[in-house]
Amino acid sequence: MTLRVGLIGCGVMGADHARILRSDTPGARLAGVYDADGARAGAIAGEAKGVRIFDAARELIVDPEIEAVVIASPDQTHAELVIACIEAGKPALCEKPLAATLAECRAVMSAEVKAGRRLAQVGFMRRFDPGYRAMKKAALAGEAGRPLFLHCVHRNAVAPDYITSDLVIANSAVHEFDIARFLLGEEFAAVSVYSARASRHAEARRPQFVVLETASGVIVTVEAYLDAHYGYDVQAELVCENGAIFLSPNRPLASRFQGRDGTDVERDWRARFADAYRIQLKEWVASIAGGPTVGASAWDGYAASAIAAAALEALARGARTAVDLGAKPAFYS
Ligand code: ISE
Repeated sequence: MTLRVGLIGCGVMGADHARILRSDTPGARLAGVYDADGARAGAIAGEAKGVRIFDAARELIVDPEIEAVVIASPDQTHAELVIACIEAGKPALCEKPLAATLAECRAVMSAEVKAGRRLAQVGFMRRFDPGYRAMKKAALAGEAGRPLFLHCVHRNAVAPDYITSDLVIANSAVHEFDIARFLLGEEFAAVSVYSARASRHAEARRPQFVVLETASGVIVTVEAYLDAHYGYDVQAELVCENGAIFLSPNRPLASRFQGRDGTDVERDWRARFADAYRIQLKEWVASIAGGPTVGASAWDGYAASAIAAAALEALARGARTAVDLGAKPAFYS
């Protein structure tokens, strides 16, 4: 059986998902596309046979030929589209964030609880990265002892002008919030934010340093600097009672050249997390075919957005701020 997947949103991430579906996802094929820009949809549809172009996102979602949907449209459309998929009984893999507001995140959870089955997955792709998975396995093995600190570094080579100081947290550091929850398996209790001075590469944008405290007392630090120029660099170190566990980047090539010894640094997240994106789609397709449920749930999507909202409040207030997710619906336990 080949799963017929529809794609909503044919921008940078949508095009990447289409490429993976075309070349690297046995068991699934791209069957339909929609984009507000018809030319973009046409370009992606033209890359493979039998891909229909839809005139509206909702038409794609309810079409009987489409069995599952990848959503990579602008953030403010996510909640409405994920809810439409849930109501149509179709699994949806939605790029982060799950929704533009916390109220909308809750609406998605309510729709899913009402449907009575997990249909929404948030594209926090790092959960599928072999390096992070190995870190989690090593932490769970217990030899290193209980975690004390998790240090996260998130550097982009260049960020577009529309990325503000707030978006450094809401758009980028949010990945660290999600992966910290994934690695530590617990929720946060409080967050503080410190802004560094602006880099000369982006005077309107401050590099941010976030300190989070988990319910059991683990401290998580997140450096988010999106104008680092030298490349896209994500680092993580989990310091435990008897040892430290480091994230290994997937950089197969090491070289010695002109008196230097080094490895290449990826340009952006699509290159750095290429394996994660591929495995994410593969395991999503397998889960729809009856395999185990994988990835970030709607609750995880809500939690990441709620932590980001608390961090933005901490930034605005200049004070340590409580993180309160409220009660987790039993459905997500
Ligand atoms: C971007 O929007 C993403 O989602 C990437 O995964 C992230 O690493 C990057 O910093 C963001 O700008």
